[in-house]
Amino acid sequence: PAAAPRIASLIGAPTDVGAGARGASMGPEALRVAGLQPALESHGLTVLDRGNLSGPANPWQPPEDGYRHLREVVEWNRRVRDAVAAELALGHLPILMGGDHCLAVGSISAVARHCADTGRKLRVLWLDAHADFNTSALTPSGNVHGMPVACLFGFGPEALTQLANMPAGSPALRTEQIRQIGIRSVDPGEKRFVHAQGLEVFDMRFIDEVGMRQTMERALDGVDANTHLHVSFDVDFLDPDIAPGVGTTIPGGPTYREAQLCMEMVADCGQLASLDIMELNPALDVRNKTALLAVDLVESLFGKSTLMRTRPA
Ligand code: HAR
Ligand code: MN
Ligand code: MN
Ligand code: MN
Repeated sequence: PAAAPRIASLIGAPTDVGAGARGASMGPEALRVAGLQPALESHGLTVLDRGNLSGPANPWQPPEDGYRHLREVVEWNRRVRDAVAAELALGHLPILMGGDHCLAVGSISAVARHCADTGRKLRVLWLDAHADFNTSALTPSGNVHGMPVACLFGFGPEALTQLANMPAGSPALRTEQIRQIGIRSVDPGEKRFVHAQGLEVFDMRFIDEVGMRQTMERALDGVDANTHLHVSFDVDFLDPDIAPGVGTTIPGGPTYREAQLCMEMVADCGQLASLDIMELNPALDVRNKTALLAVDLVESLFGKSTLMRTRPA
């Protein structure tokens, strides 16, 4: 089995060009201040902090043709894609520190292309309050952080849908490669499109009814030794009571323990090979507590657990 890489590379993408509130641009530094690097090192990883990418400023303009800041969003995503691709080529585990969630187009495009080139299966876990499946026609806001999954499926401006440069112009992602977890805010048109595309969504009602354990068993079903597992962690996945430092809080998210179990079960599967930590907004946080929580959860994602244990039957 291809063991998960033990060298992780931190990539900061300090921008909020795709968001509806300013401040996610400060996310990378808040994660550093919260001790992300030493936390990962304490679990046996070698960590390279590659510093921050640079890119265009946020012009803070209204939508044009259904998109806000498309030119800037594309430029940032190109740089993210190239930085993530470079780490994957070195056999490292890229950790993208956002930045708003529009940047997952670049990150996952690099991962999808890498999997196509190396013959690995791809599974994406999208941890989020939102489905992020809008298009320019469906979006209520024009904010591209509400559109990355649709772009990865091939629905969006060509400059974003073709970032992976897949063979035969195929989209970066297909329905069977992604599972969404924690979803509780989907716009009306977006809801119909999610259904039409057959996305597998473990929404909050599902988690309420069957519990996080069975949710994660189902979300990870089929992951094997040849699977590249990518986690795209939008911090607004978490309940706002424990994670206020995000631009779009939605009540009724996973509790501290549910979120820990989610991360621990990803760690147990042993296949995590790339990660996005997105949408952290220090301008809305309280004494950096959301960043500290994100670091705590990422430790669990990399194998921190209370005791050595075998799984319960
Ligand atoms: N669905 C809304 C929109 O498209 C809000 C999207 C908010 N997205 C994020 N990322 N915060 O998940 O405008
Ligand atoms: Mn620790
Ligand atoms: Mn998101
Ligand atoms: Mn979200």
